[in-house]
Amino acid sequence: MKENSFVSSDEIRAAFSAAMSAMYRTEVPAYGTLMELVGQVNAETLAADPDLQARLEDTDSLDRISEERHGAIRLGTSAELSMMRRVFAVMGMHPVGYYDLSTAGVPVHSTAFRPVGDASLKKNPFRVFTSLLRLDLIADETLRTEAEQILSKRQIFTSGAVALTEKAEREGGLDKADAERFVAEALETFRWHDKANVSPQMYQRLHDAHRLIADVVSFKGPHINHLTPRTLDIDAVQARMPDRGIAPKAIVEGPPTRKCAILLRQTSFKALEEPVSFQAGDGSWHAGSHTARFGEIEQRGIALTPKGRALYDELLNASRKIVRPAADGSNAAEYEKALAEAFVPFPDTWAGIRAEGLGYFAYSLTAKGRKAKVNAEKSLDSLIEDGLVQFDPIVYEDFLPVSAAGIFQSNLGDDAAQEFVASPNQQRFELDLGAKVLNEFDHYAGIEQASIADCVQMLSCAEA
Ligand code: OOG
Ligand code: NI
Repeated sequence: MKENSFVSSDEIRAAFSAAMSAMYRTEVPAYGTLMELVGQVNAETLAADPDLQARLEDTDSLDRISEERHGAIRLGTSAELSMMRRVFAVMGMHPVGYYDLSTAGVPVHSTAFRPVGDASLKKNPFRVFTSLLRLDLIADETLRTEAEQILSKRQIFTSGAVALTEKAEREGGLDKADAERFVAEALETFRWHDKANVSPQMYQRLHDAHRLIADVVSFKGPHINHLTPRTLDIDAVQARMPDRGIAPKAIVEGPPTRKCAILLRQTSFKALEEPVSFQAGDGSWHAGSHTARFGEIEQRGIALTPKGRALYDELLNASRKIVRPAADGSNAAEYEKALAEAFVPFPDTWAGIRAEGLGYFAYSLTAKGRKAKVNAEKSLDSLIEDGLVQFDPIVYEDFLPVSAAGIFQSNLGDDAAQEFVASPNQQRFELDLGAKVLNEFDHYAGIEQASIADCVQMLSCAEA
């Protein structure tokens, strides 16, 4: 039967992620250096902490611990966004969350294409933070129209990628040979082009309007602008980047260092200036440069409930009122101190986080629970008290708009800060995408609820 010969979307994603990693390491050698450092720090962290090693052996694949978790691209048109959604769907990556970055001075809004189920995330967690340029936020109408015209002429997908995406949609999957071709064709969209699409003058005008606009409009395609492996000790990698000759951004974004990790901490090395040539109206080529590509690292903690997230936002804002991190790193130590102090009210035990309803947990039966006979009326709290049910944090698999803005800013150059009127427009984004994005809170709540239902069902079966 035909279906039996289909390669799973998880396998296609894993192959794509590996191909992307290999391509980016060749394109951006400093990224390879970062990967080596991450591998070394992860190995040292595991060697120093046998408990962590044992826990990760149970839940993760240790041999793949230092592989990429995410990357990012910036698209120019709604047609590009909706086709991107279809390409990613072939790899089992679906749009989760809506991020408005206009408030932070970046004229884009975004989603993350990612695997959604636990099994898919375990097979390969690779996701792509995908932004759509918002020309509607650009004041200069002439420039806006010109940018639209330039974008309307480019085709960022190969005809092979489009044909194979259509085939996968029509037939419900791809066989091995098609899947291999699909990965190679899809990869082309993310490749760097050192020959720009625009003249030196146009590049300058786009750049003056906003560096991000120049990055999106001036090129043939949405080059992958960073990849991000997972680190087990983000503070150590941040501290050791300079030893390897790479310049870290000023501060680690997100929550402070804690015993019980929450949400997402991330940092990057600053984007490199790369040679690019621009073609003038008379056909002659002119040497120039462009700054866009970098490397990032991430460390994830528990997914927070809306209540937990509100507390996180409040404490982060409070700390930034005391010290606003400067792009040059001159007040990084003061910022770290203010951040740690601001977060004291956030409980730092799993039981404390659970008791206050701040985080999402997966519940399961203990060894004692698996043998118990239990009255179905018992509350979850008393089942936990009786040692029948245990709880583990659910890992946050999404992104944070303030952190994302910090990553954007540090890599667009320190003079890039600009003010826009806050104008989230999820409806417009979903119209352009051609689909609704999954609400991350509903998703985590669903995982938690399902784990509770499983416990209840197993406890009541034990009675029969
Ligand atoms: C995306 C920045 C956001 C993250 O990890 O928060 C991001 C970009 O620079 O295009 O990747
Ligand atoms: Ni990132």
